[in-house]
Amino acid sequence: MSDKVALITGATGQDGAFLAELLLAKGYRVHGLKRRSSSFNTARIDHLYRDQHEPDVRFVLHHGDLTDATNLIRVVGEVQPTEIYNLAAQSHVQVSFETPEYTANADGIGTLRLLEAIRILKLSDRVRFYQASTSELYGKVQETPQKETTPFYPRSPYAAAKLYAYWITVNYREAHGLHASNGILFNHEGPTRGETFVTRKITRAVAAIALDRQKRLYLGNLDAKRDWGHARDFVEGMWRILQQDQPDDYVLATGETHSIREFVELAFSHTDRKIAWTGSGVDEKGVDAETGEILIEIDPRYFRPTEVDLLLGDPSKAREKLGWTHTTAFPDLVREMVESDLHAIKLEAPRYGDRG
Ligand code: NDP
Ligand code: GDR
Repeated sequence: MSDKVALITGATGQDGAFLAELLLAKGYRVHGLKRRSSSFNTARIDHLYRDQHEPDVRFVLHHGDLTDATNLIRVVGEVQPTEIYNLAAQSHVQVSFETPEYTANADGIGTLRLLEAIRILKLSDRVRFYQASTSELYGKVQETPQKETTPFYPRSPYAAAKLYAYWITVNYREAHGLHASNGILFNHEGPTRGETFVTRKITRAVAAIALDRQKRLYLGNLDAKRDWGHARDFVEGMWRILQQDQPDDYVLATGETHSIREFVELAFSHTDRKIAWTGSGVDEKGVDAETGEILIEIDPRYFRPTEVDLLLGDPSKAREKLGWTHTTAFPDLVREMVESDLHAIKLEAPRYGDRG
């Protein structure tokens, strides 16, 4: 068994769950930070959980929060990790416009708190640190495709908080010699993606519409373009970043971009309904190509005060230095998500919202 010990903040999130699975398969002991919540928030990692009374339990959860410095110091001190993956964040861009201070606290200062915990505990020589940086840093795009040297221009409180986290990670590397790296990850999705991110919102609704559980889906900007990959591929890239002798910053992306509209069309193509578009601007509608029934409408509530129009990453550095490349093609990602939601919704009792 490996003597590597990982601490994952955000272990209950989409990426945290995929990463915990990967590291356990590699023989790591894995510790996850989990927030206290009034309802269960461990659905994505329940399959990894073992009764803590069994011998040789290798997956342990600790209550904690990135806004609580003393808690972070205690947990890092107890766990004595060899690798820390800082994935915890208020990760929703639109929500960050409504909760900018909290987002800055958790995503920006939270990263500083964790780095300080390492320094205070004098673990800088033992631990390697991964920061979950994001393509949202590119925001108002200065260059396409975006690579490690492309200037940043954040367009949301989320991106501004992540900008601080990016640079404080670089600073702890340069000032304190910490093995600290940023993964600048473009959008990555999968069947366990949070239900309010646009891909999962679409695949859940498309599945529900196909099964006659929902009439209509309301979306915001259909023209935005994203470089979407599969989260399973991207956590492999995170791990590879920390296995390098030298810490560094890497873009992980697929090198392909698609609009929200294309995502919707492809998602419907995995059901027996086909979508056609009519109208333009806020009056644009997605209709059933055979019956003309309206299936998609625009709700300006989902427009962002400042939008990120186009993201397209250049993953050449990761390919050359890490030997990393994505393995799931865009159409396969969409198909996996729709099929998973069709399966899940068939098993679900109708929800109140499904009637409207
Ligand atoms: P999720 O939103 O699925 O997961 C976020 C995790 O952070 C959850 O475990 C959440 O807990 C936890 N969390 C939120 N706030 C706090 C806090 N204050 N203290 C402790 N934990 C907290 O995000 P993803 O898994 O998709 O993303 C992982 C990381 O990567 C995030 O930092 C995100 O910003 C970044 N990122 C994601 C990309 C993507 O496309 N998925 C692309 C680039 C970067 P709970 O489950 O209780 O809500
Ligand atoms: P993003 O993901 O902002 O790229 O951040 P999201 O899926 O929320 O939005 C992508 C694009 O879709 C447009 N859009 C909508 N978005 C949502 N959520 N809901 C809608 O109804 C809708 N209609 C259109 C948005 O305007 C946007 O252009 C994700 C998060 O995982 C971040 O944490 C991460 O850093 C980045 O990806 C890379």
